[in-house]
Amino acid sequence: MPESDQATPFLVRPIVTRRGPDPKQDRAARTRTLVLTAAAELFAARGFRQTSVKDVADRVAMTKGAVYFHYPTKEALAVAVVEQHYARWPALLAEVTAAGHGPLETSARLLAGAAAAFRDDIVVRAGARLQIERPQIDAELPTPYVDWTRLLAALLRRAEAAGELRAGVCPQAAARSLVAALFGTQQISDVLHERSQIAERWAETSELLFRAIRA
Ligand code: LUB
Repeated sequence: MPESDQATPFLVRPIVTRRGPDPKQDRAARTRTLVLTAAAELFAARGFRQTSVKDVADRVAMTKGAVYFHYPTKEALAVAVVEQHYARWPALLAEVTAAGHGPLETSARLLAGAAAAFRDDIVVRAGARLQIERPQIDAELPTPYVDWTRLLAALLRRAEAAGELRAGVCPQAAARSLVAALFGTQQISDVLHERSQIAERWAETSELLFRAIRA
């Protein structure tokens, strides 16, 4: 499978709601990052409804007007946070792929890295909550889960071609099962202990699932 297929998922779509000019100066880019991180912290902690643009502005000691310059609405902030959530995964894939393991081990390590990101990365945490709250957000958010399924199916087809997959295991079905398992694990872990135990919980589930699909 050409590498480009792996890169296809998680395309970071242009933020359709942004009216402000593309930040050319570093300062503008740094300000956007600052605002986005503050928004992620608030969205992750309180959710979309309970977060106002004023709360975000106060958190970074800016005026609402200054925030609106970069993100014209609260919905635009939510879209940007979710886009950045998905933008995390190609970087993680590149890092894991560089280790040179086979496709099945690469899949396992990629998912373990994603599980840790759900614990440690505030943008990943916020994106997960915003996707749950999609019905409350009047904006076009990326369709959840499909890019992960596409990426894992591509990796598992490579594993099948390399003889790493148990006979009879369907790469697409296995990819859907892995995505469902990680989604559920991070959701349950978030509710029960704010994801503090997610690495251990995911290792448990991953061990069972990969034992089931490994040749
Ligand atoms: C992942 C979330 C939370 C799926 O792919 C997604 O959209 C996901 C947010 O919607 O978990 C499991 C990797």
